[in-house]
Amino acid sequence: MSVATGVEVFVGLGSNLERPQQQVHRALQELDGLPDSQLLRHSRMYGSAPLGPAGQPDYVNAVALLRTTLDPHALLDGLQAVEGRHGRTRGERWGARTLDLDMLLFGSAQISTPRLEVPHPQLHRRAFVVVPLHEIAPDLELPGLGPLRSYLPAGDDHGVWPLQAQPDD
Ligand code: A4P
Ligand code: MG
Repeated sequence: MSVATGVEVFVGLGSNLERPQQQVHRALQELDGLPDSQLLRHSRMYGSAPLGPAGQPDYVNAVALLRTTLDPHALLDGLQAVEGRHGRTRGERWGARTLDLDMLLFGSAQISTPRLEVPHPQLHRRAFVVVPLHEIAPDLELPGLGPLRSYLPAGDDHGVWPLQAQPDD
């Protein structure tokens, strides 16, 4: 099947260890290399204040749009394989990590299985997801949640800031 017939999927990327911008930059290329999938576009990279345990470094976050003919669980396998190549080990919940890939949306599907919740349950509450997602899909409707733009944080003090493109940081 050609990727052109596939589903549009948004993936959130996050890293706060071992040169995070480079981790995210490389991960974007690897997403484009997933089987039966193509990277359509991605946001800028953003710095963000950590949500979760105190004392961890700031994060680098971005959002990518893929088209894929994989089914959602096969795509999750692919995302976890990319995380694994970045030395990701599963430690403390919400703790520091070299690379986190979250499947934010899979077309308009609503999925709830032991391995997969889509839309990602926290996405609309997290400025580090909403801001980059809005950059690449300003008119997006979130399945079951309504317009993305209604979740944009008010004002500038939301702990998310655009970064200069420097993949060596
Ligand atoms: N899983 C279920 N649904 C999904 C989905 N939609 N996408 C399952 C990806 N995985 C999904 O994930 C645990 C399990 O979730 C997976 O095995 C998969 O089957 P994980 O990545 O191993 O665990 P985690 O990331 O530690 O936990 P969690 O709850 O996914 O954390 P989050 O929500 O990913 O948060 N602060 C800033 N500023 N920026 C960040 O990016 N990220 C986190 C992690 C915390 N604080 C942050 C950031
Ligand atoms: Mg995760």
